[in-house]
Amino acid sequence: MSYVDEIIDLVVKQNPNEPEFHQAVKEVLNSLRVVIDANEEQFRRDALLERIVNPERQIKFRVPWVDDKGQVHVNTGYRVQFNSAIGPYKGGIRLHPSVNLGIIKFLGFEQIFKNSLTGLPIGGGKGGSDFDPKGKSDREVMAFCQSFMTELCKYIGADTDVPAGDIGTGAREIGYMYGQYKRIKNVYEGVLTGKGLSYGGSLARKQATGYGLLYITNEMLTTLGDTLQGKTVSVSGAGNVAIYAIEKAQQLGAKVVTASDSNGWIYDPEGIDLAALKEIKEVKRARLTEYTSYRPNAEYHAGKGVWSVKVDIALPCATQNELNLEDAMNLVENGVQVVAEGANMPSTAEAIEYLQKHNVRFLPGKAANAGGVATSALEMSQNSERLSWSFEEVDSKLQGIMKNIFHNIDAASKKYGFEGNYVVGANIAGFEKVVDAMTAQGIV
Ligand code: NDP
Ligand code: 2IT
Repeated sequence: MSYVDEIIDLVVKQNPNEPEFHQAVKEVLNSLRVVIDANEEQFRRDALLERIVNPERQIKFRVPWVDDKGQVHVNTGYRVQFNSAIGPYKGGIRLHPSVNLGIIKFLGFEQIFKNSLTGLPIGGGKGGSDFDPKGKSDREVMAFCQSFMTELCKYIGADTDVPAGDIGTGAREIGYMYGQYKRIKNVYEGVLTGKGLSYGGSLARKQATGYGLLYITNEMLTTLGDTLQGKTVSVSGAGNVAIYAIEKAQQLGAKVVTASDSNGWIYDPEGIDLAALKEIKEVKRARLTEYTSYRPNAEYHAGKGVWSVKVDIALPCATQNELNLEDAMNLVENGVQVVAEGANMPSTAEAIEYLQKHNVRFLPGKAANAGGVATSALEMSQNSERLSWSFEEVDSKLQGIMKNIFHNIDAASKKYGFEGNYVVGANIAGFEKVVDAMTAQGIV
């Protein structure tokens, strides 16, 4: 049996009931076969794959908090410190009722290779809790965040592990967590990114994931002699990534016709009204059902359906496994040319295979959504030198990083004979640097 197949079997056996983690490991290892087979003897001797699929440390803790009626609730908190070969652990905190250890491990595993692709010195980690911030008062969210950080602060630090936002964790949650960290540790340091601008946050971090998604898509299209100008685009989600993907797509001359949340989706044939969307989601924290009161010509549909719309470019920006084989078939039938992932692992393995077989240009999340964590690393740099850079400076660095990522994954796909397969390209390019650092640092 090949080394890759042995490790996949081992991961499934040792981590039962963690299907998302299995899915992420399979995608990465299957696309690394060509590199692993060529180095099999050395990698086996060093147990390289056994080490890379095992987190360096995983922390699970109780998070008790009191609601507005005096009732105590207990959630579970997680931080998976996956790999620190190339820098301090770095990755977001997800607050969503679906969170469990397997989901945090899949996200942390992906983060290792994503962070490597940015070219910046950040290792891979992820955290979260099954707490649902939706429908909670600000005080309840603060109570949760303070309790969560009271335990998490024992394990993180500006040079150890630097969490950030993800689903359900935005500027409000980061602020409460930062305040509690500072209070307990009595240090003012860049321990979290995505901070507010008045206390060490970076300009352009809020926009970075969505903007970066469009920068890399644009770079790919330019390289292929095409442009975003005049393209029709579907976006799923209506959160941080989706909103700023829509904003940059519009700025680059495309028309975005959809957005969604976990209850339903909107179709606006004239193009999404971004000011309305921001007001609904960022100011009111309300549901997308409200959109048609701003735009009477738009349609609201309950349930799932964004991928049934005819578009040139599809940008999944909500959550994992939201674009399945049937969705991929619909998109291809409707002539989609590009699918670029703003979310983490939004496409199932079967969907990716189908899209690639039908010559759809597919940019995987670990490359396409790396602009967020890359800008987090820029926030860390600014905190270290106790300076803040202008929006233009951060944005121009972000553009450079996304262009580099595209050319690196493109070159890796060509070097190993998989031209145009950016899944293989991204996994190989991300893996090579991590392996080099792990090998240099000995058996740790
Ligand atoms: P937000 O919480 O800001 O928004 C998430 C959006 O996705 C919401 O519209 C939400 O709808 C929808 N959504 C979440 N879970 C589900 C679900 N189970 N089914 C259907 N819809 C769902 O999160 P972000 O925009 O920050 O994150 C979106 C994706 O991007 C995630 O995969 C995240 O890991 C990834 N990502 C985020 C980065 C960042 O910098 N924030 C960086 C790189 C990747 P509702 O409000 O109804 O829950
Ligand atoms: O998935 C991701 O890359 C993020 N949620 C952002 C992580 C970060 O540290 O900015």
